[in-house]
Amino acid sequence: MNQSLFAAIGAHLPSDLQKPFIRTPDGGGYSYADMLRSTAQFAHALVELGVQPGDRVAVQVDKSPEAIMLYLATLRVGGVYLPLNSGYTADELRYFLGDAQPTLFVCAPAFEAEARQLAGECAVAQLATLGSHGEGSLMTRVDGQPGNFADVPRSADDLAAILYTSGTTGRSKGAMISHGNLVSNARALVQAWQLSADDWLLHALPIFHIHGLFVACNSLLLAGGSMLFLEKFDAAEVLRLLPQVNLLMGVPTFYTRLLDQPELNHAAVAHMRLFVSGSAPLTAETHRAFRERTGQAILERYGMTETGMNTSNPLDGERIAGTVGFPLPGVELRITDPGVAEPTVLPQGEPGMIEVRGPNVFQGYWRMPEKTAEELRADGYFMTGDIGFIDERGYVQIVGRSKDMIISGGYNVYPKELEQIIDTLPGVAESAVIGVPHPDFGEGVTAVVVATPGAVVQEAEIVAGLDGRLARYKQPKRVLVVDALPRNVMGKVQKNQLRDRFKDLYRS
Ligand code: MLC
Ligand code: AMP
Repeated sequence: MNQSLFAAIGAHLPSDLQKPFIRTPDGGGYSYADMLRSTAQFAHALVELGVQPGDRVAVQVDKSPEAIMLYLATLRVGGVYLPLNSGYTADELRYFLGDAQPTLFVCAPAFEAEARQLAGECAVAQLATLGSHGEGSLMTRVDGQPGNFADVPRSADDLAAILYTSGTTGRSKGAMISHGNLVSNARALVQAWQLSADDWLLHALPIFHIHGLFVACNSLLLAGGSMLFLEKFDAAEVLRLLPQVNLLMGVPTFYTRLLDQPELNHAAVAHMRLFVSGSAPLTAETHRAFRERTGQAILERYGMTETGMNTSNPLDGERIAGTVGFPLPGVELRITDPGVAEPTVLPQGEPGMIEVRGPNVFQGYWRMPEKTAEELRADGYFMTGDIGFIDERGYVQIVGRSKDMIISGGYNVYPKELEQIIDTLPGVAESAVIGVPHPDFGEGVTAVVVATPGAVVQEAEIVAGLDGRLARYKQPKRVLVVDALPRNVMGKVQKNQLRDRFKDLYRS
């Protein structure tokens, strides 16, 4: 039996295939029938380009419905989809292409010359382009292909995707996600949020992370629902289009920006069935403010690349601000003592490491068995790196992170990656990169720098030194020069002290 995600989608198609799958604000888009035909055509093109079952297809393109067709077609040919943030620089891409060894790299048309060079360096056999309006060499090859395709059968354990997540130390790791992971998680969300063919989702997230790609698209597809597809989030545009939909999924920055819109009120959202937030903590303050202004309680859920979605506040029942709700169907969750090597479960109410187990948990890190063994226990539990507890009503609350990671507007930023570059800049003795409260992005990436004796370091020089080397969203919003970094007796930099010292930096 074919256990691929696409087979599951095929088993849940809406009865009317002319029903919209994706619609764009200009009236374009794909019905379910169009989606079936188009993904078949893309699949033929991929086969022509030499993509074999198990091969990686790396994709760095702007958001478009065609990019979703490419994702689904990759699944149909048995390939492994590898989405890449469209903000990544050539330096960042070189590592991903070299590590994942894709057969095909699909990039934006404007990036073709640079991508060709990179593909050559990384021994990527094929390059194709796909633009945000469906233009490019891939589409030229897709056009005219047959509208039927015999899908390559996959087992539940076969890989469907690899998504890179940076590490607290060292290199980025490719999280290997199977068809079984995707199908089980999408099913759990359909059940938990009662998604149906009547649902219309306003899709304003990027599609190179699990939130926009898997949580949004896979679950809507398994429900036979429809999506209104925006190129990117824009609060005024979202409010304007809201009457056409009944669901919104976003990161907390979506909700703080919507709250800044004077037009947001009860009447503007009265028809909405559900607002979902995730990828970063939604403050209880934002949750309450949104409820006061609109009468709607945002449903907060918690997940990560390696596990898909783990917990969700209830659809029916109290959605409690500052909590991420209960484990989803099929997901087991426990809290263990982070200071003890053997899993030691803590009493309810005590904070510790959040561990999860279930069909949602990934298959390990691509070609990094030792890293996999560090985070995936022998009994199948994955150590999330998030610190939390289960309250007396069973709601999970996240109180912190054991991993040195910043979440800015829903994107993860790993301080080590910045510190390693900053420390090589002229006049810098050492640096510490921290996240401090930011009104728009939740946490603002902030670099604290110490100059070498006799040197004078300016904020602008550090900013210029990072330019072009890291994606823009990772760049520090501020660089602060200090005399020395606080250290403990072991010599370890005390980032907590720095976070405390600069906690009001972005408060007006
Ligand atoms: C953009 N910028 C950011 C940023 N996004 N800076 C810090 N953090 C961010 N998240 C920078 C740009 O580089 C640019 O800087 C300036 O801000 C404006 O750029 P923009 O393109 O206009 O950005 P904007 O549209 O305002 O984007 C903000 C945003 C976007 C919040 C809408 O970041 C976004 O869509 N975030 C969602 C991320 C997401 O999908 N995460 C899910 C991960 S999956 P400059 O200097 O160039 O001017 C996951 C698991 C789970 O975590 O549980 O879901
Ligand atoms: P990623 O590696 O991009 O998948 O990010 C996953 C991380 O995002 C998790 O380990 C959490 O730290 C964080 N995260 C996701 N959802 C939430 C949430 N609702 N509240 C707090 N943190 C969250």
